[in-house]
Amino acid sequence: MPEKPVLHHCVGTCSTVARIVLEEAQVDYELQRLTLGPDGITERDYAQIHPFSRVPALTQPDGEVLTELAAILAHVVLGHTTLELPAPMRAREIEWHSGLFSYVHTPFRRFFRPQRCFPQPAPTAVLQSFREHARQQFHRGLTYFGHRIAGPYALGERFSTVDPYLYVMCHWGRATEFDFDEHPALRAHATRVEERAAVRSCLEDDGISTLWS
Ligand SMILES: N[C@@H](CCC(=O)N[C@@H](CS)C(=O)NCC(=O)O)C(=O)O
Repeated sequence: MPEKPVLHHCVGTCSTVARIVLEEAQVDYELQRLTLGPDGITERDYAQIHPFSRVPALTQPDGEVLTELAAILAHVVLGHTTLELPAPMRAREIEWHSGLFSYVHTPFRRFFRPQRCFPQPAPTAVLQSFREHARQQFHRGLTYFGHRIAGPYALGERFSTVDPYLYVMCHWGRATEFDFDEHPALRAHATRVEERAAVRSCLEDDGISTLWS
């Protein structure tokens, strides 16, 4: 059994969101770095931890494994004086998490690895148009959430678990050539999130550059 919680993590993926929130909450945790290859996570024995071989997962000191980003985040902030939102805002937080996953994260997955959405190798032209469609869906989702930023943070005055999720989606927006100049609210939000010490330290440790450096 681990002495500390262990975050199972791949650089550049949505597990970065969990990492940022663990750092924000000042949790003493260990990191297990995994590698994401073209066909998924390359460490085969990881399927014993996460049945679908996805990150993030959080192994707790009692051996229990928590999967699903939103659940991990809810667990980490539970009872935390600054990160746990007041009850009336929690439904909004869930709304954002579910929406970001469905309308932003999932289209990006199709854009990033379109071939994994087909049971057999698909012709290049099919893959290209599938990918372009996914890119447009991703942009539509990111634009929608950009318009919903209450400011200064996504849900208003308070930083919440939604902010690093939206921020990581903005990183992915670099790969899809999302035009941030046309979306100043998203740019300002990402810049604000990036100023936080916890975010900087995760980026540095993972060797990821800041968004507009
Ligand atoms: N519903 C899961 C999705 C997790 C997920 O898809 N994670 C990606 C990284 S962003 C992953 O592990 N990909 C590995 C793969 O595609 O095989 C959650 O919210 O935690």
